[in-house]
Amino acid sequence: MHLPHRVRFIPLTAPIKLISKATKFSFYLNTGVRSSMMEGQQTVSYLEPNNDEASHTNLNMECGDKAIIKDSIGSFTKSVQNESLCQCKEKHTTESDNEAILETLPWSGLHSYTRQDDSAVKEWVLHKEKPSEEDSWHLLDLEQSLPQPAMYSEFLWRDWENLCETEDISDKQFDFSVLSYNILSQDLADQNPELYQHCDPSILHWDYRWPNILQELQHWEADIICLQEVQQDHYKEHVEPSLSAIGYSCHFKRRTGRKTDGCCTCYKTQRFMLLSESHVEFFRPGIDVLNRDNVGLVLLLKPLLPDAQQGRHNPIPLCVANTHLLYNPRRGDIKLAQLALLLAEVDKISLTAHGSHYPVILCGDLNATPDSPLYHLLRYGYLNYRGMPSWKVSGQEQYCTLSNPRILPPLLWPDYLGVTDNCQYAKLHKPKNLDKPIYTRQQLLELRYCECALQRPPHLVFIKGVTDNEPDDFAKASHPVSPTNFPESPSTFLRLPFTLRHSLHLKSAYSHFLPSKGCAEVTTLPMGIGSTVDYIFYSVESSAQGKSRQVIPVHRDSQLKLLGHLRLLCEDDLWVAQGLPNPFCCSDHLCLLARFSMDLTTP
Ligand code: KL2
Repeated sequence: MHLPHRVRFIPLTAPIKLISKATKFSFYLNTGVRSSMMEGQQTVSYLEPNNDEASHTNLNMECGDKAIIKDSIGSFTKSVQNESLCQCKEKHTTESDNEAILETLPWSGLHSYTRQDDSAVKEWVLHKEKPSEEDSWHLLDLEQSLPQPAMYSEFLWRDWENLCETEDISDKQFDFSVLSYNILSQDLADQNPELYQHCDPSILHWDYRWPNILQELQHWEADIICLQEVQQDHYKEHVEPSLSAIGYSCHFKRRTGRKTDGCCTCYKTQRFMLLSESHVEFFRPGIDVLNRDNVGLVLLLKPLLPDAQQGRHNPIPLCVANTHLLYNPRRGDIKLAQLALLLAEVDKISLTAHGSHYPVILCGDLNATPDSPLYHLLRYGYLNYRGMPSWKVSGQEQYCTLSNPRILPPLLWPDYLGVTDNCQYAKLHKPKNLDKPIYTRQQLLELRYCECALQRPPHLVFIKGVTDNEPDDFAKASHPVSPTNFPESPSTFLRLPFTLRHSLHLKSAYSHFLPSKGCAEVTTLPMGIGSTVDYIFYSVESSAQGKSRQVIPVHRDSQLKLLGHLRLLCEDDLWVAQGLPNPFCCSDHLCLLARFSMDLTTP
């Protein structure tokens, strides 16, 4: 299955709701196309009657009245020149005072807004019947008078990028796609209205956003969908019913406390079977650094092979983790502790009987940028945070007011949490013979005669009778033991201060840079500042390379090969669209989508 190369999203032709007593209403200049191919183009405009008389629910505008027609590029005044606009009122006013439904299918409006060189649109235009004379009430003759604004939806087009030369999937591969998407919980949007002042309220409604988000999910047909900020009631009423109807099994973990949203992971039941499901609550009573309500959800999925492959391969399970880490840019200490807990769970779930790991996908909204120490820990498996202020951890310092910065303590959480500095459960990785002494008495005695013990330190002050001793004959005669003969010290639950590590070898499916545009990728645009905080990480093979001290970990695709991803956008693209959400992208984040193949020959 191949994804189309060029894709764009358009909102559904949804009925428009009047927000209040008609101070404002919205209508769509659109093609009305709602095909699964999503061809065609549409523009959303806002139309505001600018005189009081005109401002009532039934849009009772008179000929000659002026209306301000706003679109995302700017606003311009348009006289209502004919009855067509007014006629909408009769046909489409509902009983309810504050809700009028208006559906327009402006043939001529389409012309003025579509790109004539777009083949998909041309085709649609050619095949679409012109509305009949009787239907002329829904013709808005805007063609002549409107300027021709650039279609910002074009800037939102997202290309599919192949990242692997060999296109054909051999029968030794199992290929699958993963989508990660923070869909903006309605409660959070309502609680932080200042973040969405740039949006027309009508596009912020869940009723508007969900059909579009669902359309997007349906379009991409990802085998695994990881959603964040899924509101529990919306999960029950919309997300789970809609996605299970199209072949997904859905799993939800709500944030703790009073938070109404959580993470939701769905997989296609035709492609995977659930082996285990773990809910990770980052809230741990009594531990200050774990006093927030964020959660993670970790599934272990068994790939289901098509008939042709069955019997020949026994695929290994895939571990899929989904999370939404704390937002607070000042509390990097909390973010690191939350991540460590998630990594410990992933380590546990993906651990094989031989002590290695099954392939891992870790995705979600980490509320940390690619140049942040938190990202460094995930990507390179190591972080030294000595002297680091807490606000620095997530790379979001532009949102911090920095008074009295908190410096990260040597150990972020207490030992009794049972998580090591290697982000693993101590219990799972406990040395088997912890109760036994590590070295025998004989081995310790022999240390007296090891080579370094017999050497006089060069700067040792010579004091007669005190430091003038020579090794005695017995020592000289014995065979000095080399320290390498000692059994390796098994790891104990000793934590190195200021240090975090993990052994999952993760790499991001995105490079966080768009070479074609020469700018950074962004996944969200809070307060107008573009940044990447959403990720799809996947496990890679690690081999240390380098001379003696300077060991540089080199990561290669192995069990999982990244085949491609849906290209992200840059800040400028989103600026043109007046930020996020906009009528085309119905969350304040963009979705990430990557395609992998899993090697079925790995034992
Ligand atoms: O950054 V986010 O949005 O991943 O898109 O994650 C959090 C923020 C989400 C869950 O807590 O709610 C948003 N200022 C800006 N955004 C906030 C704030 C805030 N004070 N509080 C929560 N969020």
